Amino acid sequence: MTVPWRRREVFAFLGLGSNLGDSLGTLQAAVERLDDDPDTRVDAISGVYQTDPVGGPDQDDFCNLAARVATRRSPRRLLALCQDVEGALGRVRAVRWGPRTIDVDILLYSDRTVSRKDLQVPHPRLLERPFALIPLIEVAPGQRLPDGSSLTAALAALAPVEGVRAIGTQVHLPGRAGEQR
Ligand code: A4P
Ligand code: MG
Repeated sequence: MTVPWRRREVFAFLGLGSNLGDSLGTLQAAVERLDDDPDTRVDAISGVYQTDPVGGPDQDDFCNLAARVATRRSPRRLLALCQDVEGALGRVRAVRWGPRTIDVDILLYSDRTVSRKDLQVPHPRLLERPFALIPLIEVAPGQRLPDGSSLTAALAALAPVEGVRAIGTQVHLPGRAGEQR
């Protein structure tokens, strides 16, 4: 009997952001769609942060959160899943860094480095961005960057941090609304 080969499950960390429409509802829907993938399970999500927009045109504040996923997808296939979720939730790519219904970025994929034209991991702007690092640290305690340095040291290097406000736990793990995260 041949057993179909399945890639080993690894932890990856995603950054989600929205500043158009019903941002909390869209973030919840994104988390659920990620979890619906047979090769991906959303294992933990951070609280929600209201964040000042960084870059791009004059635009509304964002809601940001981070998700820890256990996935059998390769980095490229995980990016494809993130982009499918963005498309399904009505993301239209207009202005770079502009307002968006949903952005789903790969922040970290295990302890791996990926340097492709269409995919860089760790996310190339992670270390400059408290709106990504702060939620990430919530779901990745002790996780190190591929070079062995710590996320908390990266955040400390950005001090003083402004424009990132914890607003609550309005987004839940799929099927677990009302439960302790
Ligand atoms: N790409 C390369 N590496 C990655 C990765 N690790 N994860 C490529 C996801 N995508 C990655 O992204 C453009 C291309 O990046 C993709 O086609 C993919 O091949 P996009 O989502 O189409 O466009 P974008 O998001 O407008 O561009 P970019 O440069 O990825 O923007 P960022 O850096 O994601 O910044 N301010 C606040 N407060 N909160 C935010 O969430 N987000 C942005 C977007 C700007 N300002 C923000 C926020
Ligand atoms: Mg993006």
